[in-house]
Amino acid sequence: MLASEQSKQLASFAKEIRKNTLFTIGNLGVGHIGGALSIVDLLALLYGKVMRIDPTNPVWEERDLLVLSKGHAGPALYATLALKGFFPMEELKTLNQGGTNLPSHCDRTKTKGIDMTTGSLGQGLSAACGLAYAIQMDKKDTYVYAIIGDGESQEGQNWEAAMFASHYQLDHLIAFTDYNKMQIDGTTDEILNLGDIEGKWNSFGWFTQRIDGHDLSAMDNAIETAKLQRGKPAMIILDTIKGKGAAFCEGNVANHNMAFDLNTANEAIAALE
Ligand SMILES: Cc1ncc(C[n+]2csc(CCOP(=O)(O)OP(=O)(O)O)c2C)c(N)n1
Repeated sequence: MLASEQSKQLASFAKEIRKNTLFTIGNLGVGHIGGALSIVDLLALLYGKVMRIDPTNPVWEERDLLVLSKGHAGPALYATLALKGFFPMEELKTLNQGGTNLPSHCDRTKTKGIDMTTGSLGQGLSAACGLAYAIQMDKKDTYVYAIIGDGESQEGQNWEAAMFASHYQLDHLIAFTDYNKMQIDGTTDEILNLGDIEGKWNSFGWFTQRIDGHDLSAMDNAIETAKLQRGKPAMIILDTIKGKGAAFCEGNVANHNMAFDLNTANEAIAALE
């Protein structure tokens, strides 16, 4: 349960992440704003409270790890990492430009604080399984968190990873599905219906919960509950809104990889103030 002061701090951190994500993409002029904004509240909770990290030592062996499998949402994670002090805020202006440390999709060889290279959808959960398996072998108490998209869930490799994690009882793996009900060119219902998504993860042997992905307290409780389970990986399905918090794109199926300028970004930033 989040104390009210902490809840306020995390909500304010989420607001700063949203503002800086809007700035980062608006400054470039185009990017994956919808799927970046839908995971902002989760990132605020993970980096503001849950994860054991040290921004002064991004490769600390005892840190928790995040695999942002939907790597196209990189700008939201870059805004989070910059706000935490992993690198200067100024770098956000270099998104996806020549020589940048911030490519549009996450690259662990380029960006301080990025734990896994992602962007080819469907692969991140397998990488997270490998990391969690290593943690188990080393008998460490750290956790691996993974974020996959709902459209991404249509990739078959996820289900191979699901079987692996369950078979090897990877209980230090906590994954989230960003269930914003949209993908690149339509709704998930239209493109390839996910059906009973909770039932699917349950039947693969995961401890599964489903909650509001913009409710910080609900997400915190779900993570705490997941940590109490022994011998099972955890899936937390987050009901979210693609483009959450920016009127020009919230809930708009065209917001996947959208062109918008700094004026539009600044209007949305001002509305968040
Ligand atoms: C293997 C692979 N195929 C296609 C793409 C192009 N692509 C980028 S984002 C995306 C849609 C992903 O939808 P979803 O997982 O729901 O992400 P969100 O809507 O949350 O942004 C696609 C098809 C990719 N990155 N990787």
